[in-house]
Parts: sequence; structure tokens; C-alpha cells
Amino acid sequence: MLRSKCLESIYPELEDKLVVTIMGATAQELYDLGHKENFFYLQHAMGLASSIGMGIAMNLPGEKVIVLDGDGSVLMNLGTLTTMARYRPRNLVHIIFDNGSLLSTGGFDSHTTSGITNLAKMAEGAGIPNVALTRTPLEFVEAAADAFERDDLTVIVAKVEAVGPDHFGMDLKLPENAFRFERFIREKQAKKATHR
Ligand SMILES: Cc1ncc(C[n+]2csc(CCOP(=O)(O)OP(=O)(O)O)c2C)c(N)n1
Repeated sequence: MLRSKCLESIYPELEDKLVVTIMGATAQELYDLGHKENFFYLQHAMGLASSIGMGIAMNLPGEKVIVLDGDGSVLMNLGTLTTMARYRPRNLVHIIFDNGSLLSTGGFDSHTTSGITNLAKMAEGAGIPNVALTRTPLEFVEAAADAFERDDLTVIVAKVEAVGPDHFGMDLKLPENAFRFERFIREKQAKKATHR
């Protein structure tokens, strides 16, 4: 299963949600599908996309927040699973693309490569109420649809090939993306408030 294809399959569903990605390949693949103002690519801060996503989800319970993460990044911030489980933001979906690799920095094996470390079981053990392990595009798209519909915290582990984009580069630097993302959220909240 290819992460780029998984992203393509959920891309239309991301329109009305707030999306936070990790740096590198995942960010590039989403950006290449077409940037939207509701996308925030957390460059550099490896491991923290889920923490940022959780903060947004807890502060904006009326928004659905999707985090697009990597196995290496999650392994760098494992406490995130326990924190998410404890506070259980019901509007948060955490998708972990497990390619068994630190692909964006040259493709070094991560701890999941050997098959010894199982992130889905770790998420379950942390107390995440809904966990799906997906290995095929159909399983992935079904798990994502269920998670987007469900009014509860969900972690999806998608086993994908260690393949990334053939180029890197965005015409959108981190500060500009951050300012615009924050403005997008503020304006969306203001619109919602006037329609109440
Ligand atoms: C604290 C920290 N250490 C190392 C890096 C360098 N780095 C950037 S992306 C990356 C690999 C990320 O791996 P993963 O989350 O599995 O995503 P993938 O690149 O495989 O898509 C590394 C090591 C970083 N940005 N921050």
C-alpha cells in the first residue's frame, strides 16, 4: 500500500476538517495533491504533530482534526498515545503511516521494520478507544470513513511501503503556513459564531 494513494483516497474528505501533518514525505505528498488553507505541515518538530493536533482538537471541539503522522515520529513521542487516551478528544483522528522507515532523512529502518514493535497494539495498550490496523487500500479507506464519521478518538495505523515523493519543496514556508492556518481557523470560528 502506498501512502500517496491513501492520501489521495481521503483527500476529498479533508475539505471540512483541520489537518496537521508531520514534516517531510507525508507533508510533501499532501501538498502535491493541492494545498488547502486548512492544512498545517508541522516542519522540523518530529513527533509533535499529534500533540499539536490534540491541542487544537481539545480547544475546538466543534472541529474534526486529522493528524497525519509517521512511525518514526510517533516512536519519538510515545507519550502522545497515553495523553490522547487520557484526555480523549472525541474529534481527533490520528493516522499513522507506518512505513518502517525514517524515510524523509534517507530511509533508515525504524523500530517497526522488524515486526517486533506493533504500533496498533501500543495504541490499544495506551487506552485509545478505537484502533484500526490497515494493510490494504480498501481497509484504509473504510477505517478512515468510519473514523471521520465516529464521534470518538481514533488511531489508524496504515502499513505502507517505504516510498516517498521524488522531489521535495513547497512554495509555503512554515511561518507563513502557520499564520495562514491560524487565520483560517479564526475566520471559520467567527463565521460559525455569526450563524449561530
Ligand atoms: C528531533 C528531530 N530529530 C530528527 C529529525 C530529522 N528527521 C526529519 S524527518 C525524519 C524521519 C521521520 O520519520 P517518520 O515519522 O517515520 O516519517 P517518514 O519520513 O518515514 O515519512 C527525521 C529523522 C527532526 N526533524 N527532528
